[in-house]
Amino acid sequence: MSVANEVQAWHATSLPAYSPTPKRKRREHALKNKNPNSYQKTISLQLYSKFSSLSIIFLRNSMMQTKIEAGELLKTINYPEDLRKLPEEKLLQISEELRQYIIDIVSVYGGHFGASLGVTELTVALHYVFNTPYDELVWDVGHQAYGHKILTGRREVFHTNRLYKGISGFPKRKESKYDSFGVGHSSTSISAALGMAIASRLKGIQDKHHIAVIGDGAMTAGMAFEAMNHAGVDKANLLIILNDNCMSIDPNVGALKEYLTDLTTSKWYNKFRDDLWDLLGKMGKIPQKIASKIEDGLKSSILKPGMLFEALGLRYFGPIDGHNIHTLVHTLRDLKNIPGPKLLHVVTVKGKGFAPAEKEQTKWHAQSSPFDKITGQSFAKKTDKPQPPKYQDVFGHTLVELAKANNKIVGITPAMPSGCSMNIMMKEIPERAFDVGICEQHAVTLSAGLATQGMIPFCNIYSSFMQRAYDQVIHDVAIQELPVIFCLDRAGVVGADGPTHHGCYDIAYFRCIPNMIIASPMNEQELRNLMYTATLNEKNAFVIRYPRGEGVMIDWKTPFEKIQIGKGRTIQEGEEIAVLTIGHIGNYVTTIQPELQENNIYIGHYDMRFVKPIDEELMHHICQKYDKIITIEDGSLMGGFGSAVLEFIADNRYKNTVKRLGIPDKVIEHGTQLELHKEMGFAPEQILETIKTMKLVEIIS
Ligand SMILES: Cc1ncc(C[n+]2csc(CCOP(=O)(O)OP(=O)(O)O)c2C)c(N)n1
Repeated sequence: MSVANEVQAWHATSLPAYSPTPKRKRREHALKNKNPNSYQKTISLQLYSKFSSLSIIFLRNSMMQTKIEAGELLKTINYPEDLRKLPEEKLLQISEELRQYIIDIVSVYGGHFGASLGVTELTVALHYVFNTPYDELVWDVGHQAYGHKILTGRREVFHTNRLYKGISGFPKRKESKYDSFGVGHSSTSISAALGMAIASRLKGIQDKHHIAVIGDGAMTAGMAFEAMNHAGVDKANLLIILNDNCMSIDPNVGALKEYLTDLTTSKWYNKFRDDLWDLLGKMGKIPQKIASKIEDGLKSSILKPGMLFEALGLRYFGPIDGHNIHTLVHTLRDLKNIPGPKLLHVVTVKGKGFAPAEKEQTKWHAQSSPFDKITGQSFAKKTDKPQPPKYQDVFGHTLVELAKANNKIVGITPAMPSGCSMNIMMKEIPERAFDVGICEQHAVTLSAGLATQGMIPFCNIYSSFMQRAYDQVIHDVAIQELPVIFCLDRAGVVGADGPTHHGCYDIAYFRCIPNMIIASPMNEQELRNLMYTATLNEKNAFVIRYPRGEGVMIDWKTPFEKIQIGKGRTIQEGEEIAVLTIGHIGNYVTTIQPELQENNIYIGHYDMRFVKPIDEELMHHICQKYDKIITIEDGSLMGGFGSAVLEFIADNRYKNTVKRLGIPDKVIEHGTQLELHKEMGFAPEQILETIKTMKLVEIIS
């Protein structure tokens, strides 16, 4: 059967059976299925990671031949106004069709997955009960907003989700008036919705609702608590919906998670409440009202659910079943009439309705390659040929190697154990590896504290999430000259996640801070050696930035060698033009060398390895030998590596002509890494063109 026919066949099949987890067992189910050490290999969608990605793109292209149709009822819903015209009985069907449509599209085009499936009923209920977009609905992180996008005018373009020039994978203000706040990073929703609520009050608007939907993972961040601390005294009209599925990307961690689990697994209380409710429901509304009062009394006198939130000045409601559309609709309607700040605790299952995703929730947080929408089996072709590893895995394995040899080494990750491969150390040396929740600021200062005691902390934070902890790096690490090692994963453009996640700015924002070493490896061996070198350094913060995706070496487990700090590497001496690169992007230059030589162009190529301190000796050599210099970086041009080169040239009164290639001063949207590099003018062909043009200018002049 051809791929297109196979796709047609899948699309003809009906909704996969929901796993019948009984209400009371749902939370235990979620808890049972979490595996803090699960080490999964997903297939990267990087174009320049050669084989695997090309096969995914080929496969996806053939699958795209078939148009994916939404269900009969969902097809009639273009905007929430259409939804609100339906009788409540139809909401279950809409939820099922919405869930199926998300499964159908993501199984071909990839994207975030489990989180949207988990909030399908909640999404329908919110748009049904509230008057969006007049009422402001703010999704936290936004990876769970696929249902929201489909119901708010983007059903027909949803298949372009996360693709180059397609719609964004996250809510985005420019994209739709229903996306009241742009997101991507977590834990901003309560502050943003509170700001909207205060603005309404100041403008004298009384009939507007402001709703923040935040997950239990995002709730672990300090910022969420800063916002609740304010909301509790401000008394603005704010509804916080806590979507509690026990999961972050990996299983959620920390005392707050334990507290929420206690709230939702008070079995005897929940059973008592449900039985009483059902019994009284049969007798009519008045007995149920009495039951509510009894329940309130019970809550406050014995269990004190939500005490934490109540203490912060928020009225706490719940926990309620987030997959019961009618419970959701009725509860939200009731809450509409309760003014002031309040929190509704909704319990959901991440991946709901797609059995493999319910079972392996971390793996199904997101999918980049097409998969069978019934079994979940990946369609990505496996190759027998050995492939270079992902940089994140080189980090993870190397850290364990170093930590086994040196018991002062500790690992810290803010909620990204499988994303950055810290889960390898969490499995092998659990007592020295910490997932601290979505708390980048805490991760940095915790590392600083560890360093004061002679420990050697490897604090791994994605480049874009590190933006959260800027002051901590300056105040708690750099000024105090503490030797914290920062490994910045996902440095450079990251691809489909887009502007909120691109790691564009780290070189620029760290370069101006004293006492910082900033390095970037061009390959796996350099990453290992930089990590090793960093453990020998006792004074400065040591930043090692590397990109998303695979490196270039098959045999990468080479013996450790100390690299002299501030020393670059000459890949090739040349005659005419010097190309200076920092990090993995240098491999683009290596790939075009044969073509350059065929054209009798002999460039010098230098892998500078350190942005700070820059290799001054090598820089003097380059500036004296070559008239023309090209710098290439997968980072912002403004204040970046090329700027460092220009500063050196100016400070030393050289007169070289410099062309800088890198990320320009504008927001870079989503697409594959290669598409974006092309757009910005530093994909291999364009580097080739730039060099040829420079050469031509030399000949003419
Ligand atoms: C500041 C920041 N750090 C890390 C992330 C990466 N991240 C994306 S989703 C997610 C988990 C969110 O968990 P939760 O809020 O419970 O939502 P769920 O996926 O479980 O629905 C994390 C850690 C992020 N988006 N922002």
